[in-house]
Amino acid sequence: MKNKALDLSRHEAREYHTNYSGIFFKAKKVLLDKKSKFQRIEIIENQFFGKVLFLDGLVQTTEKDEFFYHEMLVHPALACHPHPARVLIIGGGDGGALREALKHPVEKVWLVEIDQEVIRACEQHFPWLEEALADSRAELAIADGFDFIQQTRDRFDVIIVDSSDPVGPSAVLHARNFYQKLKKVLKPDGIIVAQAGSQLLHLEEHGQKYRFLKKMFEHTLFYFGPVPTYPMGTWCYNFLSDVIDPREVKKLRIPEGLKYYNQEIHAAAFSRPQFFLEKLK
Ligand code: AG3
Repeated sequence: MKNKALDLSRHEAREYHTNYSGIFFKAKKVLLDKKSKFQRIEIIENQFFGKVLFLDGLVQTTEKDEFFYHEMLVHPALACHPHPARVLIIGGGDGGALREALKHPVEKVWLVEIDQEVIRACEQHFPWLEEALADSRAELAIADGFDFIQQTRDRFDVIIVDSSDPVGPSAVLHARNFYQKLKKVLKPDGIIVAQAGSQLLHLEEHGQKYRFLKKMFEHTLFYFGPVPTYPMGTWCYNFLSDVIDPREVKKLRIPEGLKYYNQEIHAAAFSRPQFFLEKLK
């Protein structure tokens, strides 16, 4: 069974990346194992990584390394935008992206998560979620991201898509149709960033996505960062804007106290390795 992480007979939880490889964690404790209307939610405690959250058998977040991912997903866009007042986050029910967004001088951040059970589980196990939701600038909507953007009358300065992988059930959040709808609720000078998947494992998908995105946005960029517990280590993000080229921004507005993202990382993150460039041709 591919979508269950826990293997109690071995006291382990694991994610398969291919039929032949993956990552495993010794489970010191099983903190949660349940099925919601949408997915299987599992949380274990690991001696090194702390709490590890899986959705349908895929690692979403670990206490030890979540900052690599959440800082790289959120800060490049928010540091580039001159006035990021209204921010929309789609997915990201664990609250890591919300917590990072609130470090900027934003007026309001919407968190649109489809699965109430993910919110419930994370409120219990990841203390930063409750804290972030208690911020008066944060607003939680339990809704399908697709429906939300079709119905909202708000327009956003920055949209952050914290979805799951570009293959499987979350593939719809990586498709052309979704980005067309997103663009309609983005202000003309706004920025969309999206987690795009593993640099190596999802290489084919990146090529396909790039071909439609570059027709939709003046600046269609990929950037990269490591996430030690995600498939094959190096992770991809999309940066999309008609106005802002993140490589040209002179004054990045970087909040104090971050652990991964800084000016040097920003400058390096948009450099693409040769095998990746070949895919974008
Ligand atoms: N969003 C990205 C998770 C993708 C991980 N993929 C995988 N393990 N195959 C996670 C939500 C974190 N806020």
